[in-house]
Amino acid sequence: MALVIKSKLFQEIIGGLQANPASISPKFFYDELGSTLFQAITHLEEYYPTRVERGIMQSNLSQITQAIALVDVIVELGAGNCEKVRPLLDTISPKQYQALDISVEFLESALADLHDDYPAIDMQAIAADITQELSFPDLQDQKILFFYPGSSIGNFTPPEASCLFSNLARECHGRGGLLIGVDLVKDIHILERAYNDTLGVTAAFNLNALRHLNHLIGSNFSISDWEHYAFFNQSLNRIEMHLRAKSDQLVSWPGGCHLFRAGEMIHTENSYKYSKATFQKILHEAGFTQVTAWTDPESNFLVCFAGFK
Ligand code: AVI
Repeated sequence: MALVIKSKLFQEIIGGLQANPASISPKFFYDELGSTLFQAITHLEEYYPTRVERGIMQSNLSQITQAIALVDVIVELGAGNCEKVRPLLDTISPKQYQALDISVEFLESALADLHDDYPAIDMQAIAADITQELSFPDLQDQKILFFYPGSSIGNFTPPEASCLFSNLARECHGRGGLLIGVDLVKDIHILERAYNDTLGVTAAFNLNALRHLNHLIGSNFSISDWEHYAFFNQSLNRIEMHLRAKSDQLVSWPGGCHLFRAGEMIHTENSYKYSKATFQKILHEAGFTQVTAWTDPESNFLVCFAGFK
């Protein structure tokens, strides 16, 4: 099973490992353990985004649901544990909820729990890589609310984010819209603390990508010989996460190998932070004609509804 992997994915992984600088797409964080570690991150005191977004949703729920109005289907992108959608299911009561995530085993068990609490709503767990073009032909006649919480949009580059928004705006066919959460630029210490927690959960989350790759491509990364490194790149407004080799590492996989020198890094994630104005502009440029935004008192995080006039 370990080596049964579509060759396109295999090539993508090997291509990243052999590139200069080397990289691993953040989508490879999310096997079952990775998804669980990410859930643990969201409980950390240092990792404010989940908590602050929840607060914004709670404090502004009636205005948010008023802006969304009635929709037939909620499609959540990167649904994870399916917990964030609950307030929307309570207030909007859609006929259908589609949860998309790359880690489908984790998703299926989360969705089963959710369905127990909302038996009247038709629910589907869909394995999807949202870095690829999305298409919803079955929902063409439905009014869709795309829900993309958690600032996962920060893991796309700004041009990729624009591309995803244009894709979603097209799939809306002039109705419904997108409810999205995004992390805002702020004091560098707050940002760097959020990605360097004292318990080392983020480090484990980052290192788990190597464990996942060993499983996917049959590589032999020795996890204890790598370390977590995260910092805020101020010129690009992004947290960067890397894995740094503690000593020379010859890593092999069926059909190839690569020597990583001591100190060499594999870039695993970017987490872009936006200003309110820039983010709203990107949504407008993607084809949404009406954007409403809510933030917390410290302006740490932004929730936007992008719809149509
Ligand atoms: C999923 N995503 C929004 C998280 C982030 O903050 O970029 C992933 C993460 N990486 C480290 N901590 C959390």
